[in-house]
Amino acid sequence: MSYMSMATTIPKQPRPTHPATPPPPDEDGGAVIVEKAPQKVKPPQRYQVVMLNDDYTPMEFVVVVIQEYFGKDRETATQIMLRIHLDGRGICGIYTRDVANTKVAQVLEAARQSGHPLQCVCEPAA
Ligand code: TYC
Repeated sequence: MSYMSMATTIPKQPRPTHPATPPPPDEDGGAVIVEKAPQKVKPPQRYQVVMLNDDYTPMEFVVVVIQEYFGKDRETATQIMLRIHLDGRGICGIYTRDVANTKVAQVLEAARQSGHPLQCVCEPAA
């Protein structure tokens, strides 16, 4: 289990007015005690962007899209494209929900502008 730190400051007692007066040995001089409390937040659900095969979108277009929007080098993008071509679908990347949805929108818009029927979807990752 992970923990989050909480600090509790012990109130200072009234002190003698002279600033150079050292604290008596039985006082803590305002020490901070760090306590451990159970961490309540869990990491956010991640989402995978899955690209779908079709019979019309050119392979080269898919490779460029994967490079451009998913930050893959050409070789990796080509492998992912071929996986989609052979299996019908393939994961292009895994992100937080907002980022994944943005990637989907960007890919669909790029496909639309180029007149290709390329589809991709966002789904919760395991
Ligand atoms: N099947 C397409 C072709 O033969 C290539 C392709 C690959 C299309 C991946 C979409 O997500 C895709 N031209």
